Amino acid sequence: VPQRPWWKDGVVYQIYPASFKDSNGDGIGDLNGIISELDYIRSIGVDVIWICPMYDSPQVDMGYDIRDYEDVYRPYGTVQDMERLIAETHARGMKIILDLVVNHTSDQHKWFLESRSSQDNPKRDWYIWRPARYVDGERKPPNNWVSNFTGSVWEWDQHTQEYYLHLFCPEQPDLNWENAETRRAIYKSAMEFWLKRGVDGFRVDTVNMYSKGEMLDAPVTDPGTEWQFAGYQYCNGPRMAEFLAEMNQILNKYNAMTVGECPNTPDMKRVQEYVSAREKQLNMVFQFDVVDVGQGPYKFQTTPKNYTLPQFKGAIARTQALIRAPSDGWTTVFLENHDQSRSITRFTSDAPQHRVAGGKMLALMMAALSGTLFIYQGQEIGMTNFPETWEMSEYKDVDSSNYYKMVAARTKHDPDALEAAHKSLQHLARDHARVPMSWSTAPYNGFSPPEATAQPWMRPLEDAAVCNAKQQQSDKASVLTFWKHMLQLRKQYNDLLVHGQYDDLDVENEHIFVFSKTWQGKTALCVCNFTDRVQSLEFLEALRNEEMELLVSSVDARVEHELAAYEGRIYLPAHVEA
Ligand code: TEU
Ligand code: CA
Repeated sequence: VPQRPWWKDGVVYQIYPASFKDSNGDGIGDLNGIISELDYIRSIGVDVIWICPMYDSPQVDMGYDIRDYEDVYRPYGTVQDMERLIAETHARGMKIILDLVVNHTSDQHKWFLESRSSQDNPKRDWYIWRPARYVDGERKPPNNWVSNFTGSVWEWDQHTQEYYLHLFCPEQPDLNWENAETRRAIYKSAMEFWLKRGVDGFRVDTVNMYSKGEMLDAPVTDPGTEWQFAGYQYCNGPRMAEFLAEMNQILNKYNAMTVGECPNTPDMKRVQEYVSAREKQLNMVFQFDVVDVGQGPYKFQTTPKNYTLPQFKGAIARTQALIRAPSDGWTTVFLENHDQSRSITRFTSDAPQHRVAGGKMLALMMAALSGTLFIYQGQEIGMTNFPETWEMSEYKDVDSSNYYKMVAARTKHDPDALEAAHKSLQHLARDHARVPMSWSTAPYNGFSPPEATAQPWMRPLEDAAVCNAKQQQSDKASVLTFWKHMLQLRKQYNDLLVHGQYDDLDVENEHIFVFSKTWQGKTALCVCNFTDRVQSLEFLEALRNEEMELLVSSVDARVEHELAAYEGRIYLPAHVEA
């Protein structure tokens, strides 16, 4: 049997530097803070850490607007601190991957400053510049595309009298991947600089947006505005395979892995190509099927829990199908990241009597799904969304504030509309993942030292007394202890749980998720109760063959023929070899 690559069996822990741990009391997380908690991370059973952008940046979009790929945002630390973090991670037997953000830079990057300085600057073509079109004498952008953060994707540049493209904020101009010289500069500065320093791979931001194809007007899907959703046009353009092949020449020199972020890609055939081993485009991708369940293109206009369990299961089935024979591809398992609200709140219940059960059941479910497993900081202790009572001023994300401003402008500050906007942010805003990590019941929840000189940059949660890492480490009944147990089981039954074939055994069931995992003729069963009520397990008798034995339940006081509210279980065939 050929040896499996490390990134298939590894469990990845995602770190958001601003909110993980503040070592020097300025209210902002930092690299020394991360280094100080590497033993904690290792103790969870994690094999790989992923660091969200720690590069020099004006922080318009929390570091996804990079000013200098070869430097570190000073409040986080220095390049030397990064070298130490890489060494300390490796010394503990873990790998480290970074965020590669090269669809766009900051508007303060020296490349863009040159590009915008004149129409004949040698770097003019490094970004995407277009002349205006004039409609009845009125200046209009080249097309009607809406940016991911509301408004047009085109920004008028007064000085050089052209528009430039930005799929995200105006402060995040898109690089022109059509230009070979630009691509070479990207590889050298953003990739090789860090590969030479020993990083093991990249989470590749918005990777499917490099090739934009023809930039024609998008169809009108939102009559309330001039600017229209164009995600299916600017994602997965005609030159993607070529660009990725070129990138892989660099990555191969360092044996580096990739996990590419793939928004707006419902076409599973295309996803299959990205992750196919033969195609060598990306090792794996993050699809949005599961985390976007129930959402249209305008996520905040969705009401909470606007999906059925069969829809949720369907999304999981699509991602699991990526490894179904005869596929030579690979897949990922995740419910959270820095762009999502908390999974307990979204997919189970954050009511006090249910949150622990919900967190454990999701841990069990995730640990039983095939593919590389990603955990986001705080998920391992069951952190939830912040409360509805928090005012709009606590939301710091540009995505949230732009949405709220858009609603205000469109409805002329209609109080009901604004209340609805606040409510949808309470459910879905990216801010919920970005509050300081709850380490303990010390001041600032242990995120900053007690002698801190500034408040944490985002308000710490008020529930640290019932949810913090320190207490959970010594509590046998905690979400954290359960995650550790599940990750051990996942390693022990690696073939079945990480590589097995997934089958949903009761697609239409609105309350219970029951799926099997099969590897070389052996089949495990996973059952999860997604309701807050007891459910009979009788239906299982028909599915479960006599030889099955309970491997694990997510509740302590288990009842034989009943599933408790938010209980999950895994059954194994008797005599299975670990
Ligand atoms: O996100 C890209 C993306 O398409 C979405 O997840 C985006 O966050 C969403 O449309 C907003 O509602 C990546 C990063 O993960 C995100 O943090 C950055 O803001 C974005 O790229 C720009 O770099
Ligand atoms: Ca700090």
